[in-house]
Amino acid sequence: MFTVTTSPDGSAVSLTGPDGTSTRFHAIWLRDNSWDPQTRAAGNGQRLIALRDIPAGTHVGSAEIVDGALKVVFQPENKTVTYTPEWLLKHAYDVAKPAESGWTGEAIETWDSGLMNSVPSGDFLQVQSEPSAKRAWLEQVRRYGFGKLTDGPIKEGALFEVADMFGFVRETNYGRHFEVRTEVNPTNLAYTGLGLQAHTDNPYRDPVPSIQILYCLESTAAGGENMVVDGFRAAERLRRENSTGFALLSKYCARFEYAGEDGVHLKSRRPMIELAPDGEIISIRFNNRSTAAITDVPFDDMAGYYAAYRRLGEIIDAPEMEVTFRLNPGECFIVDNTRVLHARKGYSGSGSRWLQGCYADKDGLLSTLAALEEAA
Ligand code: NM2
Ligand code: OGA
Ligand code: ZN
Repeated sequence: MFTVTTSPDGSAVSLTGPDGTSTRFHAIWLRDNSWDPQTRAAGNGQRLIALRDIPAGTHVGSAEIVDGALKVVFQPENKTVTYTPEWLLKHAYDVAKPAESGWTGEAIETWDSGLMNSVPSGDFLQVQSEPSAKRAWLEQVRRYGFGKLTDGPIKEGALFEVADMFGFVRETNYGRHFEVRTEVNPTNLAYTGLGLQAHTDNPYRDPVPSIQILYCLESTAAGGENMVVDGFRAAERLRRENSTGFALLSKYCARFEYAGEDGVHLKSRRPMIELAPDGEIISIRFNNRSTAAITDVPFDDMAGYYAAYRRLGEIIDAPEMEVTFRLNPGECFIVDNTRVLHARKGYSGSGSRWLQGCYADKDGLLSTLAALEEAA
């Protein structure tokens, strides 16, 4: 059974659950989170009112448990609203928060090369056609920040079918999609046979595309294996080793730039390790090819900043951090481009290598997953 007590001035209530733990809620918070039909539209659930419609002096006139639900009368509106304890506990904010910066959210799990034996993957046709397979694959992508699909069609444009499984293509100056293969006058080093250090794509864009799909159509050239590295794990490792260096990379903005084709000059000013105001790691930007002159670090911190940047690069390059695989025609992988870095080994000689790539966004992917979870 739940019990409720109201603070003497009515500014908050305290809900105590069957296990004896109590959680407090402010009157203004409760009132703003009413789900009655005057506050929220019945169909789409959007809030019909603004905060200005709720009196600043809102307080709890009375609060009681009736038939297992919390019933609150707010004054001066004299408005009665009921809440289920389940909804309240799910949205409780009177709970301990991580004190240290550099924490990661509950839905994710950071990894290193140990993940080699269980690379997140799914079967193209199953994920495409079976909601349970799609859900399982997207859950892995949310948890680990990347996922492979195997046994897909070996045909141009198949990558759009992958994007359609969870979201929408993000078109850029590189096109709705791009051909990743060796070109004669490459507008980007990705369009050569050079190896590419583990990187996030398009750090010079703001916002960055948060999903990348790379789909293999040909792969007979020697070399060209792909590697992925968990940027959040790399940041955690840097913080453990050298918290000052971690702080420098998150405190100061780096600069990124791309001007490899006519009519395009993309620039951004963002940190390599981006933290939320409460210290959660929210994104990594790391790309040796596109880092511009860094000018936002004060003179006295620049040497330390470069030492931390170097060390982050060493951690990213360390074999024990990377998961390696070779894409065969009809196989692809997607990465959370705000977290997981991707790399490729150089390739040359006879034979060919051809991938098609495109960008999409993670909010859409997470939305598709949440809807599948809610439907189950
Ligand atoms: N391409 C493949 O972010 C980058 O510049 C990496 C992106 C050219 C779209 C390559
Ligand atoms: C890219 C890239 C990797 C590859 O196109 O952004 O990193 O395997 N390509 O060719
Ligand atoms: Zn890339």
